[in-house]
Amino acid sequence: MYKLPPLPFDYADLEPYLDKETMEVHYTKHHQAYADKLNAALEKHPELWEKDLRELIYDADALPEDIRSMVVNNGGGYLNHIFYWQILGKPEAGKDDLREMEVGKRIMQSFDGIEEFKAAFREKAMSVFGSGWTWLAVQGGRLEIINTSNQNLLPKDCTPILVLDLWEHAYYLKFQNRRAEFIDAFWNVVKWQKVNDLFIAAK
Ligand code: MN3
Repeated sequence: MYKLPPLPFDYADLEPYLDKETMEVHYTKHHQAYADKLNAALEKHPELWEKDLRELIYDADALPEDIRSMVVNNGGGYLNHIFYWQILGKPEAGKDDLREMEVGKRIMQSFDGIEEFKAAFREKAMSVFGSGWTWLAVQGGRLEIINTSNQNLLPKDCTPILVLDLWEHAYYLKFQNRRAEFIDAFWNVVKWQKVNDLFIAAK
């Protein structure tokens, strides 16, 4: 059975940037629903419980056809949200000086500056059509900003270090159609220390 790991912060901790109500619904309803539907699908083929979920999704063609899309969509949603929660934290964390961190130094090299990076990330996130995610990932030793659709995982050769959920359920209660404002608010609650740890581990 796939269960949700505890959220690493309280629902209200990301206020005023990401609101309590959205966080609560996002975790207890949306994320939970991915876990529930994933479990329901795997129950039909119990031999799959012992397999690594990520590998099952990457090798989706080998999944039984009756549950293939359920496992890809809900397993992806289950994993992507677990990753997302761990890079979010109280607004104090967003104030950490990125320039002092290894990941910040690499961002400045790769994108000509922190603000230039944020602008590039914003432009990429604004270009997600429908539902999806925008990631910062290490791919072939380089930092790349990458979009994925729906609940697809990043390509296998990418190691994620940061992500933003761009499904409307992630921001609509507070921001409605104002996705750009949501993207700008996000930077205030990024736990850069965690992103830096992930970057160092990925190198
Ligand atoms: Mn979501």
